[in-house]
Amino acid sequence: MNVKKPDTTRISGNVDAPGHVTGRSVYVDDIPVIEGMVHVKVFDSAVAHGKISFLDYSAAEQVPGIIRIFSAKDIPGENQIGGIIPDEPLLADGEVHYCGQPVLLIAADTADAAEMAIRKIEISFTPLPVITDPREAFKLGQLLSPSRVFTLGDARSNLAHCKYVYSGKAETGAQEQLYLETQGAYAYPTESDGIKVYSSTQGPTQVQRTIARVLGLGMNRVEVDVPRLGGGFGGKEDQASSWAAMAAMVSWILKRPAKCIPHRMEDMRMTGKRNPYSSDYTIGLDEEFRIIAFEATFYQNGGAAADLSPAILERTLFHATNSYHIPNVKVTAHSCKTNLPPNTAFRGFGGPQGMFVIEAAIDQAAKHIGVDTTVIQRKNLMDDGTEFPYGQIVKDSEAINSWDELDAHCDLEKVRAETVSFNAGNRFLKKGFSMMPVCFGISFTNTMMNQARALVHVYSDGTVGVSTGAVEMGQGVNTKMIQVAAESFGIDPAKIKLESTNTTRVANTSPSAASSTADLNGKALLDACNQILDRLYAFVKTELTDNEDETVEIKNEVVYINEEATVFNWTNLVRQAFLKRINLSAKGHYATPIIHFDKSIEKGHPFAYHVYGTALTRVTVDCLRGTYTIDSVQVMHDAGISMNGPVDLGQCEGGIVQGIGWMTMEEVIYNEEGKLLSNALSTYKIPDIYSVPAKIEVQFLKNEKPSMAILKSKAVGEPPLMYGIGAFFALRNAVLAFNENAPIPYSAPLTPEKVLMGLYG
Ligand code: LUZ
Ligand code: MOS
Repeated sequence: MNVKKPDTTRISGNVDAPGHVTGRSVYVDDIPVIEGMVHVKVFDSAVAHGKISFLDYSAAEQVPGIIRIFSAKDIPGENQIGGIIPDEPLLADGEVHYCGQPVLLIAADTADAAEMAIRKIEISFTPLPVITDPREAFKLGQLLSPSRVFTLGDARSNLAHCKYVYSGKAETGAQEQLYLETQGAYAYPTESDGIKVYSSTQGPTQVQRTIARVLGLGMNRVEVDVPRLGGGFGGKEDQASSWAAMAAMVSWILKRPAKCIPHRMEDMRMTGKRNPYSSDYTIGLDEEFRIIAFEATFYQNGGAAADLSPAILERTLFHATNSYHIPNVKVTAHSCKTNLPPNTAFRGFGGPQGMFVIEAAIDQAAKHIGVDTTVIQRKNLMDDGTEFPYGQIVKDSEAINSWDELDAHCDLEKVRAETVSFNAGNRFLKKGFSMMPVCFGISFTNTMMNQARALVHVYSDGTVGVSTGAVEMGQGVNTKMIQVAAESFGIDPAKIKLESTNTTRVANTSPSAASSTADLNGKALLDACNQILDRLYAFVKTELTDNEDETVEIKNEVVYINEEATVFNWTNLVRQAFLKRINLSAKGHYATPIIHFDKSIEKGHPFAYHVYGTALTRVTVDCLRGTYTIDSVQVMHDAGISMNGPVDLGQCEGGIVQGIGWMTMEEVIYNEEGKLLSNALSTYKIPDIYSVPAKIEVQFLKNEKPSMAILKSKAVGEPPLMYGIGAFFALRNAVLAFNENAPIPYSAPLTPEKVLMGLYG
């Protein structure tokens, strides 16, 4: 029989690519709308902190095309959208806490009419003090959540005995998620007091829960459907909920379909970004450059409401020692409340902010001692059996391996020599390089969230429909889910359709986040497939053999007993089983085993496993202009056994470039009044094709160790972003080669302006 060989390598690349390049992929604004749809626009606060002393929208209501204007008083349920902590209203009620905070909803026949009406709204405020700096907020006692401290050993007393002790300050800026598809949702009322909502969200259940709360409904009345996202990057983990709730509220009250999609500048102005951090550190080393002790205090700029900041804060502490083994650690983190839009998840989720600080501390120590930073880094990479500050024991560490493999491939000594000789021979061009190791924990730090479900239907013609809680946002999770089902059933991936993510098919989902989506949903999917296979195998046995012990298997769509082909192929097996009334559907479930964490002592085993890797970044600075190029980023990355090389490579390349953008050019600027100045693509610059590294070379480590990853293919979403941190240190080194006293604080982003000031400072 001539059957195509189904094997996971048969899908190489992303099954969604043809849809993307032909424009057939469906985003929220592509969904066919129902007659009578209402456009919803948001009237947001122009001041960062104040009491609303006057508000009159009667003139706005007279604008032709305006259907109705809604305020906090019109909310049928609770005016509350806070996810972790209930501290955030959907619409401002009497007070505003940041520029861009939604105050009113304008429902209109057209978006143009709504925008016209917005100009006629009269509002004034009694101003209140505006705080944008986290340290200032901390001094005033403005915290969003309780502060956290992780300790291992005794940092304080060991610092006293260290040969080398250095203290300093490190800062990282915000970062705009800048998903290609802005936030947005489309909602319409359904019968039985229900509402259906299409949302561009990473967290369909979070959207469902928020809408239920705002409308005063049971979650069972709210159906959230997510076909796909044009990017999320964390920005739609929690902050998709408000847009969906606004569309849903208008739709619910007017009993009409309603769509709420901000344009780019509204999205940039009203949504939160990566949390900026300002941190203090002290590092102590012995005479052999072993890091004996590390202390740090992180001041997180949380913005005006908690959003995900408490969880982000926690991940900062989990990654405060990056890939290093440090026996004495005390790290403290404060989530500070400021008058900025509530900051939120962004790829890495506080991890990058933590890692930057330890890298700065090591770099400072090296520069003062007079050794190469790489010497201290390499010396302190962690090995199996050592302990993370949060109690988990290091297992299957690839920290040293990835470093040494990269060194073997790139020859660090040669890179150093080339850099020195280039710099000696060039007056106005200087080169720099850096090594950046990464160790990233895989699992939601909140153990409860590490669960997933999947629903599989095998149709009577042998085709398969798969629903999971995973949201496709460009990361390729649909492709990976198809691979899992195809491999499990032993059938052609073309027989499998991945359905939209829908809360009525798969309930109580965790957001697609924490790099864990493919692992959690893939394992739930495996469970569902296995249940169906068990039934099919039992059926094959009753039909073809009397021997219970024989093994049934499906390979390449052929059914085997004890490795001998039978009369059944997949399609006729399914048909026969259906005729015999065998259940061809299953619901799978997965909850990550082993993991746990006890917040009362800040110890446990929170991560299923860690992803490791090391990056070498080389740059050239033009010392007349302050401009620079990233010449190359070479990475040795631990993907386990990648189940889809091109998809994982794409995640690595995208993450590296996004990380470099954060470190070098993306500058989110608010003025003292808390108004966003970098509020459009003309003033906020992300890497483009001209500014990406001339060369990106990602190699996957050979790592076939068993792991808790799906099909041993380790999580890849967030870890590569942190390779980009290397660009900061490489650039800094190049500037120091021009001016060894260059005043370049450990403050990212290191923009061309800052480089220029450093060169001649
Ligand atoms: N979201 C979350 C995340 O709720 N918990 C996490 O630990 C996490 N980590 C990374 C990205 N998103
Ligand atoms: Mo994320 S920062 O995994 O949504």
